[in-house]
Amino acid sequence: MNMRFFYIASVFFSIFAAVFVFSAAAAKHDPHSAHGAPSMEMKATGSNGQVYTAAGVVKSVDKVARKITIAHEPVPALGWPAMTMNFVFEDASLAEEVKAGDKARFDFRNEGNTYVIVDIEVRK
Ligand SMILES: [Cu+2]
Repeated sequence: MNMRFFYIASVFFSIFAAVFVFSAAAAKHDPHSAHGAPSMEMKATGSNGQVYTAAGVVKSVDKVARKITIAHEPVPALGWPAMTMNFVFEDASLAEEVKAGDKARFDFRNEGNTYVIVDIEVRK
């Protein structure tokens, strides 16, 4: 055995360990990260101002900040699974249409990393 062998072996082990830690961290991602990294195809439709329709249960409404949290059902057009997330109202008057606990159907579009609700209505 010589020191050179140990040196090379430890360098290889360090690289292996670094790659392992990095891929473990990459695998542990938030499902919402899929929203920020749409495929090329989705990015194209999103930037065209396409409006998507979804449904869900309203968790909270912040009229001052014009924000709403919705536990939405899957949105196949965007490849989204069901999840709870925040949206922003395009118009403040939309915040008057719904309250926490309502089942709602809404239309939204993507503006960068923000999802803007352009219409919302309570489902009976
Ligand atoms: Cu979502």
